[in-house]
Amino acid sequence: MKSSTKCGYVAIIGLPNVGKSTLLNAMVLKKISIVTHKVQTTRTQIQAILSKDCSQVIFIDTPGIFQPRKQKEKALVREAWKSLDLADVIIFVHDATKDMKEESLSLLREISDNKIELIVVLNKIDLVDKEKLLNLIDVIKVKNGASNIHLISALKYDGVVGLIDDVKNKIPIGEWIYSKEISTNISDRSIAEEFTREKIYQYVHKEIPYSIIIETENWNEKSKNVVQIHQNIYVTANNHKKILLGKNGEKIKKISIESRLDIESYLNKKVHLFLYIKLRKNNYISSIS
Ligand SMILES: Nc1nc2c(ncn2[C@@H]2O[C@H](COP(=O)(O)OP(=O)(O)OP(=O)(O)O)[C@@H](O)[C@H]2O)c(=O)[nH]1
Ligand SMILES: [Mg+2]
Repeated sequence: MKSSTKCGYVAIIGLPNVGKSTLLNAMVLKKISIVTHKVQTTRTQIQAILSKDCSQVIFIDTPGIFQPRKQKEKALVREAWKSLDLADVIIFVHDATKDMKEESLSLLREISDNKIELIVVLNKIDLVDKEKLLNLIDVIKVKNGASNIHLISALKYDGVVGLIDDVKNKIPIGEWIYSKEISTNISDRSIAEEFTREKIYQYVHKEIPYSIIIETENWNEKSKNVVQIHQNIYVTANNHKKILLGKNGEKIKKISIESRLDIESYLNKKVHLFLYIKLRKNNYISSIS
């Protein structure tokens, strides 16, 4: 092949809440995938594209893999595994504050069986002492044989540059798939909906956020630098409406302000965001695109 460019898909896989989306955003230096303290934040595959020098790396963020019970959970886990169909490289992320238990080891084993280039990331090292890290590395080497292990703090951007270099070395030679200025395969509308969902996860507790769906009712480009966005937030029960509103509407106000700020910084435009809470008993999760 004559091409001097490189291009490859890199799937980021791991248990829920290990920091996959934080890592994806750190690698492309842009908030594309939402991050919360709750499990099962990411619901679908999200691509973030890093095009630099002669390499194009297409990172795929995925839902966390766990033992699913409900139908909805099965769909999440299936979505994560599907990313391996495309992947040239897999980044397996483990939360270094946690021991390497059977759940992680069997997932790592299953991933290793795919014969795709594998990089193991121990994330959240800002919270862990050296001795624990050395123990984890030992367990991974002895029980799995994986030797390419990176120590990372995605939150503090520690070790991320070295990880990107390693990934660039491992992707194949080939033409770029996306043009240079494209940073994701997800539409602006969906990203804006996701930012609102992130704030709801932060401010509303227990199971309620998981049943909420956000849809854009209207997206009106008022001028080159100003956009007006109307989003519907569908809840499945009347009392969820009240919880989301909060006392004197304070909660939804906070959600709206914080989501708007994120959307503004993503679009690099002034945003007028209007949120409407609506009841829809049979909510379904539509895929984002
Ligand atoms: N201290 C610390 N916290 C981190 C780091 N990376 C992620 N986190 C936190 O871990 C939590 C989960 O992060 P996410 O990026 O949403 O994790 P995820 O693996 O994408 O989670 P799911 O999408 O639910 O599977 C958030 O509260 C992050 O702020 C890190 O390097 N250090
Ligand atoms: Mg995630």
